[in-house]
Amino acid sequence: MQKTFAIIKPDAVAQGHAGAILAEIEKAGFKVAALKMMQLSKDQAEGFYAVHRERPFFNDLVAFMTEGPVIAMILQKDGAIKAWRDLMGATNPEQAVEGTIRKRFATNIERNAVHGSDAEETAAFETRYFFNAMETVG
Ligand code: 3AN
Repeated sequence: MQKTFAIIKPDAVAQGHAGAILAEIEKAGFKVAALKMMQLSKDQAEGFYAVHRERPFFNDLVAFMTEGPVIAMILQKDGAIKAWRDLMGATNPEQAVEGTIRKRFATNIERNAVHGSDAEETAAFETRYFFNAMETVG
């Protein structure tokens, strides 16, 4: 089964939406292979979003991702990478399809409730960035 990396972002955790998002994840048939709550440092968030370093929203994004705790997860399912991105919905919640997590819980294009890897290579990088072997099951 394929694995992908997911984050419940600070906006969703602070608003008490983590449980509802986990329920959607389980209802959609994902197995949670790792999960932890953590407070990202500035350096950790900058490293995670290094590919976006030149984007105009980079500093705001790092500030947002460090404003409160996040929940990092490894999700497992056939075709997990695409399935999780489909369940998340579009980056901009105004364009997200009804029933997606971002449609329900995102505030705007930046404060958009969840993260998901966009390809196998990024899933591998992001998983290793957040979890070691002893923190992972399955
Ligand atoms: P996604 O999370 O849907 O893969 P990316 O990888 O393009 O989207 O962007 C990473 C994160 O950067 C987004 N989740 C969002 O929080 C933020 N972001 C993306 N585009 C913008 C934008 N135009 N303005 C503000 N923040 C943005």
